[in-house]
Amino acid sequence: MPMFVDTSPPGQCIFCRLVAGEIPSAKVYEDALTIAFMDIGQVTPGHVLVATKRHAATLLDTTPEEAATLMQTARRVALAVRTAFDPPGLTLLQANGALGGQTVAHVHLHVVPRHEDDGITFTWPRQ
Ligand code: D5M
Repeated sequence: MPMFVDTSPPGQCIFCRLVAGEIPSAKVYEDALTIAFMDIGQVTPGHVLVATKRHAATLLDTTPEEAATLMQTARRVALAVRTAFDPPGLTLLQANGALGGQTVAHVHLHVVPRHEDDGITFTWPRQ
């Protein structure tokens, strides 16, 4: 079974600490409700995470305004990624709960540039 890596209380999780500037990040965008930063794992070059600033564990814990802003920010990031990396494809991924594939329990959305033969396989349904 998939395991949460970080289920710290609100304000103490990895992304809350990142939002607060307590741990370093390569931030690429922020507004009042959301923040975008480079994923530490870089599944492909240009892999960005978009997260809420407020601690919300999953999409189901967001306000409608936060949920809408997450997608608006993802679109902004995708446009910037297109300018910087010119990927022929782009995968957006958003996991909720350990069984949904989420490892950091602070809502976020992955923006992953895709290229021919990049070796990434997202299986659906889960294998
Ligand atoms: O994705 C959680 C993602 O969070 C995973 O791709 C690594 C990333 N991560 C974890 N810690 C950091 C820091 N400190 N900076 C940037 N990125 C980070 P999930 O969908 O929950 O599996």
